Amino acid sequence: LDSAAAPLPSVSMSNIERRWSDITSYAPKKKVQSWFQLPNGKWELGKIISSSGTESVISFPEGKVLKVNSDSLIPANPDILDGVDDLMQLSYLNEPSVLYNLQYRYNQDMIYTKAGPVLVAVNPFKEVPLYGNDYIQAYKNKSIESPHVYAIADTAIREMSRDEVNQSIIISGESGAGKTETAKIAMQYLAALGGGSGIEYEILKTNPILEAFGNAKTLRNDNSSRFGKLIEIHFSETGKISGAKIQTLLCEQSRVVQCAEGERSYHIFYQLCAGAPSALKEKLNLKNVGEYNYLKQGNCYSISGVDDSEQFRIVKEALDVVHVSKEDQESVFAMLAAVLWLGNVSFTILDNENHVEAVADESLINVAKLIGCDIADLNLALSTRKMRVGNDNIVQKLTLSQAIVTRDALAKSIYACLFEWLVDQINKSLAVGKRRTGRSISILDIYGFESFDRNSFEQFCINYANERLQQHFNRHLFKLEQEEYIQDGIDWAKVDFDDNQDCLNLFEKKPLGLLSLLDEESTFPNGTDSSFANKLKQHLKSNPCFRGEREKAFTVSHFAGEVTYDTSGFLEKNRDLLHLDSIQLLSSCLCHLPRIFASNMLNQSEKPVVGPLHKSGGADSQKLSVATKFKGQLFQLMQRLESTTPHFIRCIKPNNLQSPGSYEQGLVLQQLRCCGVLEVVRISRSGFPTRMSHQKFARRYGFLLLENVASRDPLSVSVAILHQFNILPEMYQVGYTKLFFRTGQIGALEDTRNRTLHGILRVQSCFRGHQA
Ligand code: AOV
Ligand code: MG
Repeated sequence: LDSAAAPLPSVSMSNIERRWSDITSYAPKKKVQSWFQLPNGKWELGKIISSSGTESVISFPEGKVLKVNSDSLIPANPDILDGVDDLMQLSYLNEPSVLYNLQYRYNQDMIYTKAGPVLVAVNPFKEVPLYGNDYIQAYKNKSIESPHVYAIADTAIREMSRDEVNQSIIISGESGAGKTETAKIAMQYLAALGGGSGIEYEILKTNPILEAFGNAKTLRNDNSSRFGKLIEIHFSETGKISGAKIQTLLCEQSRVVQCAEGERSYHIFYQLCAGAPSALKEKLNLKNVGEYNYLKQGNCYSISGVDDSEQFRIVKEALDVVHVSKEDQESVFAMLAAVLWLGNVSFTILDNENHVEAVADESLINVAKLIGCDIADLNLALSTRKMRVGNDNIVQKLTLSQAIVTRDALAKSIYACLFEWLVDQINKSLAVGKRRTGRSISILDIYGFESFDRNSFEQFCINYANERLQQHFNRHLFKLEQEEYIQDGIDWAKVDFDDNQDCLNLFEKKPLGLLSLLDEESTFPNGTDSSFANKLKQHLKSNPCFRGEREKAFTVSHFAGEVTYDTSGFLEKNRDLLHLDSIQLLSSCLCHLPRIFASNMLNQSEKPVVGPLHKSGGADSQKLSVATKFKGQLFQLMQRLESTTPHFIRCIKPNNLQSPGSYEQGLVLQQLRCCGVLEVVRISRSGFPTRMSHQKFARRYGFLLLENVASRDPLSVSVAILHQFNILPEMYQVGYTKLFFRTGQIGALEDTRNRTLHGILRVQSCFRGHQA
């Protein structure tokens, strides 16, 4: 902007003052650029030709001219601000301007843009030439300044050693927006700068493993993370990576036993079936993916551009790198095969009360063999249930639907335990030595906010986690703002700030919050999804973030928008009840993994418990409810982040087709709103986002003054400018060193300044014309 001042020196101050009124009349009345929203929702840039009262006439590039309501016009930025690399540089911080700026950059493969302290990353859905060693070196040497994940990672490293404070890189955005890729790019940079010991190689190799076991193809993303992950990378005092620790947020278990049409279960199942060498195939009795019920339901077996068998090789290699022994690897694959075969176990009905037993076919035999138990014991665990009534032990036969639930619960538990066990193994391999003297940088990559046509328990948990994360984001940015105001003596209380505490209270309040009520209903033997929904409606109807819906549904006003949840299946998913019979079965197995799983499950049961039979003293496994466990993990995770300096990256998905080159404004706008980018802008707006030192302000606008101010100090010149242009007192604050403005104020001053300069130039050329 400052370069626009260049022509000025040839004109003397007094000239300008004298001609001020003439000059302004030379300037075209209203040739201001403006955004207008077309009926299809798209914003188009036009020029205001004239405006009278409430109506304006606006012309568009292709020659179209419209008469519109002046209130519907939104000011656009001058052309010189096209594609600025920080949205805060925009004079007008409005939605169409932000959208346009991001698109302008995206079209040139500049997928990264700063929004003040936040990095915005728009998913290119293609390879962009922005990564690799040359770029890493360039960011390290600061020879490139444009926004980048590398720049964020670099700042984190620098601040870690400068301030001796742990850092975090927090990545958010909706499903398919690019969080996991971004996390890997950040890890790449940290590994390159802190490498040397070889541990960085192990850290990078955790990615293919965790993606194989924790990611799946969904309708939104071919490689969607179905778990959350915080990886804490430790550095020694010399700045070298000394180890790492991974903490996970519950993986979606339901996917193991059911998935929607067009989606897949976890990648590893397909990789195993496609890539296992023939000896292993024989040992595990592996069939083609199409033979397994659990994999059949999605009716989708492959992902375009992905070779599952090659991926299997990569995963095995990675397991070697993180020191999972060949024997353990084989046990892992045996557990996967057991889960697949479990899905094929079927039942025959024994009597007219619908009691069942498992069919002793290939599936049952394979499961028993793979986990190392007796076929008869397995059959009993799947078709009966031991209960204690008074002092007697009785055996109850299960009905078909109970048996299926029991079978699926066993499959889900084995998978979930396997996932946790793997993370433990990885952590052991990456463990930081006992002497933890160094500092760390954590990278957070979770599942993004989800809003589908039908939202269930999984979305409920995912969105709750995102709500917590959003609060962290708000709090932090607000705190940053406050600090600068305080330093400059500004009354920061005037900055109103709207956080999402109300929504978090709706979830977390005891005893009348969503989570408490869910757990309570889950412990009632007679609790059902409808009784749960009714209870919510009864107790929460006055909460502004809650709305009861028809039948079993309810709506929550999240920071990112309203989501309606269908409570069908909530209680069962929350109880996630594994019969004690099943746990006992696992603990009696010959193979070591099932025994480890059983003991881990029993350890968890020592904590507060829920389960339908809890109150009546039944013999069921009394595990933590899923929601409570989730909340516990989330709190642990947030606690870790709390003591770090955060760096935020917001990923944006420009289209739903996962394809390059398409930028859908509406979709992007919705995410900018949802994932809080406009929220940052909004927070800034409610504060005083534009800051300029007294000197700079006086220098830049002083010539617009009608009085001669050459001898006055910058502060009094500044105040004179504020008065002359009638800038309202609530629109600015005068600090010790800087002036603070609400959004748009500087934009208006800039317009005047530009018109004036424009006028001066015309006067000059007119004048020269006369002379010639
Ligand atoms: P997500 O982590 O945000 O979704 P991903 O990181 O899995 O999204 O990204 C989805 C896909 O977008 C990737 O598989 C890549 O094909 C592509 N992509 C993302 N970032 C880049 C990039 N910087 N360069 C090239 N391609 C990219 V989810 O895990 O579903 O919320 O739960
Ligand atoms: Mg992901």
